[in-house]
Amino acid sequence: TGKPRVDLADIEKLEDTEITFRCWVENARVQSAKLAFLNLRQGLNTVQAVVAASDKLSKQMVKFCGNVSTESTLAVTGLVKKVKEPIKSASIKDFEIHITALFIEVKAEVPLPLQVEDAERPLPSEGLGDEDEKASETGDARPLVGLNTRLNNRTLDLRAKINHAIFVIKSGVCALFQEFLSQKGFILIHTPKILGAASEGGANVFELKYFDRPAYLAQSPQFYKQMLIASRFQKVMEIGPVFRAENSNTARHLTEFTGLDLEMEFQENYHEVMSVLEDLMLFIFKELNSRYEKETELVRSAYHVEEFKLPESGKVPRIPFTEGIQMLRDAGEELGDYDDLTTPQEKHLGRLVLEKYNSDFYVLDQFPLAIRPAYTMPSPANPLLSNSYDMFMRGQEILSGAQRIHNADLLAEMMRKHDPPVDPNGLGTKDYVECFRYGCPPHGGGGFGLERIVQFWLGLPNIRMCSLFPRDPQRVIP
Ligand code: ATP
Ligand code: AMO
Repeated sequence: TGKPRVDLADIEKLEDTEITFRCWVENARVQSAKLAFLNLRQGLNTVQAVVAASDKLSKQMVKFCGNVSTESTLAVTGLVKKVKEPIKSASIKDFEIHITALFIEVKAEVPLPLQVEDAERPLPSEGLGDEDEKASETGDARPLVGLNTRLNNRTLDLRAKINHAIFVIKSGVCALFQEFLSQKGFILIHTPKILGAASEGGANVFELKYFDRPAYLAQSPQFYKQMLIASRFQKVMEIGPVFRAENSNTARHLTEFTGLDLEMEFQENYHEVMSVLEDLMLFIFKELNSRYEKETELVRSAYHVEEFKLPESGKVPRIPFTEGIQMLRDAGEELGDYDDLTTPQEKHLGRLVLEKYNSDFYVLDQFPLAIRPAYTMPSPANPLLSNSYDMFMRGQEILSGAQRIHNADLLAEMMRKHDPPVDPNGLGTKDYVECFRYGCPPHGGGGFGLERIVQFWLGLPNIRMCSLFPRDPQRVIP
C-alpha cells in the first residue's frame, strides 16, 4: 500500500485512523457469509480484526480473509476502533481493527507440523523421552504435545509467547551480569574454544580433527581465565559456549551450554569473591523482578510456579558444607562427612534451607577437597576441606567456584595426586601450571550455567526449554 507500517504497541494513539501493519495470523474464522474474525499477532501483542461485507468490501473478500492459513505473514490495512466490551482473546483488549485491505506476504502451509497454540501450553512433564501426545491431566480434551515434537519443530515452537518470554529473560540475565560486573571493573574476555588439550584436564571433552592433529572443544574457560589473572588482568568475566561430552540425559544437563564465568584477584580472603558473586546474583534477581516482571509472570503462571524467595535481610545464606550435611542427617539422610551430595539430596537440602532461611538462593561453602577439581585451594584449617563453594537456586546447582592454587609447585603436586590424575607437564596444562612461576596474586572465581539460572528462576521442568536449539546426547538438530 506504500503506507508507513505501524507498531501495534502505539494503538492507543491511533483510534479512528486507518493504519497498515505487518502481522502473523494466530487464527482466522468465517462467522457468516458477511463476517469473519482474525486474531493477529505482532511481537508480543495480539489484536482482533474484523472483516464485514459492505458496499466497499465484497463477500469474496470476507471469505478470503476468514480462510487465511494460521501462521501466514500479512500486511493488513484497517481502521482502529474502540470496542465496548474488552476482548478476552487478545492482549490488546480495548481496540480492534476493521480490515479494509489484506495482503498475504507469505502463506503458511497446511497442516502445520506443530500448532503454536500447543506450544503455548505447558509441557506434560519434564518432557524427557517420548511423551508426545500424552493426554493432559488437567481434563483438557486436547492432548499436550511433548518436548521432542516441540524441539523437532523449534522455529514454530519458538513463536509461542511463553518461549519469547524465556529468551527475553535469558538475554536479560546476560546483560545484567555484564552491567553489574563492568561497574565493578571487570573486563569482558574471549578465550579460545578450540584447545590443544582438555581444559580442566578432565575426560568429558569432545575431540575434533584440527588439520592433521586432534584438538578439543573447551569444557570451561578455567585455565585461560586464571592465566589472565597471572597476566595482571585483575578482574575478568566471560560469557561463552561450554562443551561437555557427558552422556547425561537429565532435565538439567546439556552438551553445549552458556557459561557465565568470572575470575578475580582478592586481597585477604576468598570470601571477597563469594561476596561479589552473591551481590551479583542479588542484583540480577532484583532487576529481573523489576525489568522483566511481565515475562517472568507469563512463564511462571503457565507452570504454576511460586515466586522466587529471597531473604528479607538481604543476606544470602552462606552455609558450611559440613552444616549442610548435618541438616540432611537430622532430616534422616544417611551420609558421611566428606560425601558428595546426590541430586535428590541437593534438592532435599534446598527444601530444608527454604524452611530455615526462607530463601530459594543459597551458597554452600568449604566443600570436601576430594570431590573438587585439582586446581582448588585446600582449606588451611582442614586439609580434607577446600576453599570452594557452589551456589543453588531452588535446590539445584547453578555455580561452582573456588579459590585457586596460585603456587606452581603445589598445583603440579595436587594435579598428580588428583583422582583421576592430571599431568602438569601435558600439552595445554604445562603453560597453565608454569604461568604461576612468574608471580600471581591470590585469586578465585566461579562459573554459572546460564540456562540453569533461567530454568530455576522460572521454575521450568527442563533445561532444553532455555536453549534456543538445545544439544544433548540424543540431539544435534535442528
Ligand atoms: P558439576 O559438573 O559442577 O558437578 P552438575 O550439576 O552438572 O555440576 P554432575 O556432577 O554432572 O553435576 O552431576 C550431578 C548429579 O547429577 C549427579 O550426582 C547425578 O545424581 C546427576 N546426574 C548426572 N548425570 C546423570 C545421568 N545421566 N542420569 C541421572 N542423573 C545424573
Ligand atoms: P562446573 O563444571 O561445575 O564448574 O560448571 C559450572 C556450572 O555450569 C553449569 N553446568 C551445566 N549446565 C548445563 N549442562 C551441563 N552439562 C552443565 N554442566 C555444568 C552448572 C555448573 O554449576 N571451571 C569450573 C567453574 C569455576 O570454578 O570457575 C566449572 O566449569 O550450573
